[in-house]
Amino acid sequence: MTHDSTFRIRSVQVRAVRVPMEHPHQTAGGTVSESPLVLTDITTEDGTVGHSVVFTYTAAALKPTADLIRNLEPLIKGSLLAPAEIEQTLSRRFRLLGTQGLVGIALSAIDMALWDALARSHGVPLVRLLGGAAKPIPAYGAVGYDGVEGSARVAEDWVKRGFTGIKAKIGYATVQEDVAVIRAMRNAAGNAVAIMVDYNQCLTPVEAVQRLRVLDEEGLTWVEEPTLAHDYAGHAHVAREAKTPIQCGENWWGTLDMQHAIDAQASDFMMPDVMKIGGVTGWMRAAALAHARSIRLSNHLWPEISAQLLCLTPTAHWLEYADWWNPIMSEPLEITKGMANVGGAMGTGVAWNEKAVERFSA
Ligand code: SMN
Ligand code: MG
Repeated sequence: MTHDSTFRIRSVQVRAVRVPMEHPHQTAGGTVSESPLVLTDITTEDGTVGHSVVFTYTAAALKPTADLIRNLEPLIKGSLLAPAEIEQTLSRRFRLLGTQGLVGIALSAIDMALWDALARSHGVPLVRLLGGAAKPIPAYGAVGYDGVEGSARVAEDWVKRGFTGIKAKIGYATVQEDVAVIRAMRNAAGNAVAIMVDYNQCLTPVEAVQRLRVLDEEGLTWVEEPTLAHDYAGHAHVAREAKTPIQCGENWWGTLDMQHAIDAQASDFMMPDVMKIGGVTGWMRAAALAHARSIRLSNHLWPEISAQLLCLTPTAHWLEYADWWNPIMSEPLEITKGMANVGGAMGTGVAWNEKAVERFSA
């Protein structure tokens, strides 16, 4: 039996879960109080199963996203397990509708599950399948829009866990309140820890320039999404005026959005979201764009698969770590002394804790 005949897609199974969060994660752009997730399992003729998870942000999008992924099964059933080829086929298929929004999420769910299946079928981690080597990636912990005491407490917790970076959501009523949170975190974490802040798109470019004039004295590693994610000119204006590096990218749909941001010089650093950028295939293209322009690249959520992709990224910067989805993961990403280690992972490192999936089934 030839390799190709066994490595054909037999089925796509899709499940929706709602994973509760111990502490709602507030941002200036809204609060995440649970994780509505769609889990995709793609099985090949030889029985290999590839997994992926996508995050719909709101339960309102959960069933539509799950249904959309299910509707893709007839388009790929019987195809060769060839994620890069399938991505081109499906992108063409959805050219008229567009591959942003829920369509983009569904296509990435398929892409990530296919790459997981391909790596698992070869008995290797994704990073090895793509010719890379597992290496430690520095990780930062996420701090919510928790005010001075709350942010300092969470920052201290991350440092006690060995993290060397922390990122706080800010965008309080005044820049003075932003600074108070930053200084409370600095006092809690010490001077050796990198501090990033995230405005979650809540400022106008003019407001952002004004606030950056104050924040520029705080020694921040980056200021993230100060204005609307797709306002490339607005971000470029802020980046020109600020001394602190500007970070952006989690909301860009596909590498064309990223190219537009590069053309506009919208930010100093970039952080694609593996779901919105187009899965593994999209990430590899984004990593090539960043390499060509020497732009430091970080991830957004999805720690397991992102840690492997950052090992393959020439300009890799920081890994954003959030443990929100750990309850449904059978082998959540391990962080040791503040470093993400993918050694020993199989495929993308995504596999289910089936009891938890059952428990949180939507
Ligand atoms: C963020 C995005 C989505 C949900 C919560 C928090 C934030 C980040 O922008 O960078 O993690
Ligand atoms: Mg962000």
